[in-house]
Amino acid sequence: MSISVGVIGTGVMGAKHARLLQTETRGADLAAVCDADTKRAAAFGVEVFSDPLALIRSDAVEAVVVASPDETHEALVMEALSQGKPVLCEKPLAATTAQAAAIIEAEIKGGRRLVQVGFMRRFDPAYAELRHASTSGRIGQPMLLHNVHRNAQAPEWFTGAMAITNAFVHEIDASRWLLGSEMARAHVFAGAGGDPLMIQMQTDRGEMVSTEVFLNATYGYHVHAELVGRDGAVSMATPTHAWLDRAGQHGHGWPDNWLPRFNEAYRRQLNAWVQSIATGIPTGASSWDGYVASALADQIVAGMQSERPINFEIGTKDSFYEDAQTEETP
Ligand code: ISE
Repeated sequence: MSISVGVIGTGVMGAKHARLLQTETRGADLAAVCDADTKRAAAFGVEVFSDPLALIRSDAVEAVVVASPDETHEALVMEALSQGKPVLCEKPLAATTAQAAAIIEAEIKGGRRLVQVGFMRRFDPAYAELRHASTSGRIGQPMLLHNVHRNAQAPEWFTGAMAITNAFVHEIDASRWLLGSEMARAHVFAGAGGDPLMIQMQTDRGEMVSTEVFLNATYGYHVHAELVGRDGAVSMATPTHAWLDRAGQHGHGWPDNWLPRFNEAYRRQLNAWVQSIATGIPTGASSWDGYVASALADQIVAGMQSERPINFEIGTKDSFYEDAQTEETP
């Protein structure tokens, strides 16, 4: 039985999800898309909605992918919850902490885990290797995590503090997932104009996490992580399948954006999401994970101008979100 999925937003991310649903996702098919640009939406050859709420309410749609601008996420996720439909919401879960908290309240009230947040790095083979090295004990007790998050250039739709609320939220979630810890405090150093950023965090178990966020690195899209334990370290290999030798040079290219680097992660995430709908067993990042990422991002934005460390407050996780910590399997 194939699950009919509607995708809201056919920009960079929505188009990626729509294409993956049409070509590389088992147990689901693309039933409808929604975008204000109906011409762009029509390219997928499925029913086109101009109203996202109508898509969510449609009997032709059994599950929803939200890939529209950040500020629209809360209302659309809330509508999916009210319709009792599973929803994969691109990160961030919501534009503010309060909106993310409202989603948690509504999901718990509905009594069903229907929301998965698109922190796809949990499904990336390289991140999975780092986490396995930690959970298997091969590097001993983790002590340090070093993250690098470079864009060739900031997305043209980036405004204000999106380096934190839209980009760095990936490292907040990936660091929590890799270490199985909560972030306790942060200190932020900013370059001229706020780019690059160096964000130092420490977890509730004393692990230290450093993250460079550089949105205008020019040479290409480059995400890297190294996890250091008492008995060893594990770091990502060069993201390439081949080395090029020409004109006295040896090396590989860097992509312009994140799609080539995380194509496999998006594919695995969608397949895992569809499987979780079929089995009723949640996978990936929950609404709680989405809330934590937005809460820490908002607290960093509020405190990053001060010289004092930012002490995080996230409240208590409801038992509704207690899952067995599972490895995200391919
Ligand atoms: C973008 O929205 C993403 O989610 C990418 O994965 C991230 O690397 C980029 O910085 C964000 O702007």
